[in-house]
Amino acid sequence: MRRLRRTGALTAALLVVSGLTAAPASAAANSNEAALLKRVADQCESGAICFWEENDYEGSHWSWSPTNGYRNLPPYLHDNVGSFYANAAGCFIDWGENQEFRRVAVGDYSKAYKAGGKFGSRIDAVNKIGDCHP
Ligand SMILES: [Ca+2]
Repeated sequence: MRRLRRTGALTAALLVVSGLTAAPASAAANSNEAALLKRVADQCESGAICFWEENDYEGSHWSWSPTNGYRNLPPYLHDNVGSFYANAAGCFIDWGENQEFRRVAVGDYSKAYKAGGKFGSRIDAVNKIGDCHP
């Protein structure tokens, strides 16, 4: 009888878990990242979550704040958020086949939120964090 051999596939799959960007490894990268995040945090309105179509917070952004309540993302951002920065807590929603709700905290961000099938490639709407459920 042959035994199946485990491969690294499961391990690799487990490494691709979070839609949020982890801090880069090198000090130089950390410094660049910090400068970028400072610019973005300043650019994004206080008390809002900001969404960009492109990676790296490029171009103009669309913003949402909790007082807006439930909002569908504008068509150009539907399943198409390249980057975001959260100056407010909120709930990201995908109304796809497997409805998915993701809680976002103040200070959460991603500079490449579509990459590798992350949630930016599925997000449809945003809502208050207290309503983060079906
Ligand atoms: Ca979707």
